[in-house]
Amino acid sequence: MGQGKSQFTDEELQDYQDLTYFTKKEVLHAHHKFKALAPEKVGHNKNAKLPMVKILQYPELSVNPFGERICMIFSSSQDGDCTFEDFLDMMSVFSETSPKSVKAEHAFRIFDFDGDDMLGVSDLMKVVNKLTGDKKLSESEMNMVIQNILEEADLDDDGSLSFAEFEHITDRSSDFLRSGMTMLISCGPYTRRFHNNIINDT
Ligand SMILES: [Ca+2]
Ligand SMILES: [Ca+2]
Repeated sequence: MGQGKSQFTDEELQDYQDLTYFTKKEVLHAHHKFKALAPEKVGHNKNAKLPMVKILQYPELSVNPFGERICMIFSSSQDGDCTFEDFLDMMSVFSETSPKSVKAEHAFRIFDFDGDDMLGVSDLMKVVNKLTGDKKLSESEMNMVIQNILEEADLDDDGSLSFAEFEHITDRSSDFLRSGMTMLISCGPYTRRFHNNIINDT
């Protein structure tokens, strides 16, 4: 594999393979994408830390309304700047091969804007706002959406979603969380579909 030019030893690739949901080949592919964001830096240092603005130029992230949140959650320096290892972790978690529970765990952290380990009303409003994008909901539409989410998911009626409640509902066919999860990986058509769904629901 990767004869000649690889910046990695086989041992390093083995480690990355063990630590992610990727094969060695996929690790190299992820590195290729990372390098494309800043060839001069990464060519020099394969695990260079790139500023968040650079990471956000990665095509899938640039169109993702949660792009910044994703960078913040995966940044080992917690400022959104990402090393290759942070980036690899991000790619791996949202890859097809990662378990659903791992995706849910990260989605929960991304949606938990204030970091209190609960999805409260203000977190949910921020998530809905990101999902609906430019088509801002009116106050009453927003209240209705939040109320619907809580009715469906808030099993203990404390007005916010714990991880268990969140995970429980991602197992089912909720438009809201399914859209949110999908949004973390891709973007575009889901925004509109989500908007239509919640408007039709109300
Ligand atoms: Ca929270
Ligand atoms: Ca609850």
